[in-house]
Amino acid sequence: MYPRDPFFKNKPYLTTRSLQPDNQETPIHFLENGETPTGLTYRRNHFPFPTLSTKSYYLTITGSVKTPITIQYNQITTMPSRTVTAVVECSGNKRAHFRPKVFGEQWKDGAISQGTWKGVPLFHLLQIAGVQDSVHEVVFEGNDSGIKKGQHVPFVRSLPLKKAMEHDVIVAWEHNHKQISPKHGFPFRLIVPGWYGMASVKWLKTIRVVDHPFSGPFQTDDYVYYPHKNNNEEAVPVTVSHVNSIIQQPLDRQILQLGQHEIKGLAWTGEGVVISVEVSVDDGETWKTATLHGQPRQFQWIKWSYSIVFEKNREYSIKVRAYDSNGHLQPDTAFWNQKGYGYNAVSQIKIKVE
Ligand SMILES: Nc1nc2c(c(=O)[nH]1)N[C@H]1C(S)=C(S)[C@@H](COP(=O)(O)O)O[C@H]1N2
Ligand SMILES: [Mo]
Repeated sequence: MYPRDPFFKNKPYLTTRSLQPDNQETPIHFLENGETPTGLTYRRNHFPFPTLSTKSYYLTITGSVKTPITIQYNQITTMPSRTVTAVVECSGNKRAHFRPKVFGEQWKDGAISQGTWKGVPLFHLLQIAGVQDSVHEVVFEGNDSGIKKGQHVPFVRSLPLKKAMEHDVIVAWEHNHKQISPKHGFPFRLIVPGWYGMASVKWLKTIRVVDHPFSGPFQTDDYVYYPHKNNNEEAVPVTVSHVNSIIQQPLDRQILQLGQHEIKGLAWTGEGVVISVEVSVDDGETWKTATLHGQPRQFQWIKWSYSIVFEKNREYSIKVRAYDSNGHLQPDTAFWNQKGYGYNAVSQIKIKVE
């Protein structure tokens, strides 16, 4: 049989959404708890991968600071470090589920990963440079660039100063205990745990402290919730990841044998922790509490499972919803927005029992 044949290595692959730029999602049904292996970490890029030059090996901190500084790669790796294990989820994750459908990469459930990142807290770098009082935001520019709406632009985004000063926001140089790989931001990458992935700027080139609200195509055009179909009123920036979950097992539309089965998956949230996961096997009529495996930890997903005896010749509509410590739960219907960000409706699958 195939699995026993040592020459036939059965293992999951990334699912390709586009090759140029490289946008590929994780086959999340097959992942275990813990760190997503780097090779299975989803990839989301707006532009071609940047080519590294010696210039990529230093980082500058400029703008409204007392002393602009340049830090070499070798210097940064000797600075006081902090290690965070965090979910990074693309705000477009699950976009394919929106109805009415929206434009953009049609991500299913795998534009998400959990990794361990080591780096220097950003506040430490900002303290060295000396942030001036008038400061509003901190702007992060990547080494990648390309054409966006007819203009050549880099990938660049900002954080409000208050967020930038939080201790878990780091300039990372390690991912999963190794140097960050070239596709995930080598040599330096900002990591903003709890916020959707766009905030975690890869291939960091400059950090610029500014005394005005920053606007750019990835700040005030993309990564904005536009709740109305025909106008841009009531726009809100995309920030914190929503409470969310995935069913890893069984697979959607799987045919199962009667008897005992385990429904299992992962749940996560941006702020606070997941405190409970509920499962319904009757299309949401009644809900039971799933078992959580391990202690809920900030920024990390948690494995959940629910054991059930399925009856013969029946179809089951299975739903799952997670709750977090801030009182958020997954809604029955996701909050629709023009660009399809932040989908987190109740997870659902259908199965059939023979
Ligand atoms: N420089 C740069 N940083 C970036 C991006 C990018 O295109 N360029 N994409 C962002 C988006 S939208 C996401 S979801 C994450 C994806 O990170 P990954 O490819 O390492 O999984 O990186 C963010 N940082
Ligand atoms: Mo993203």
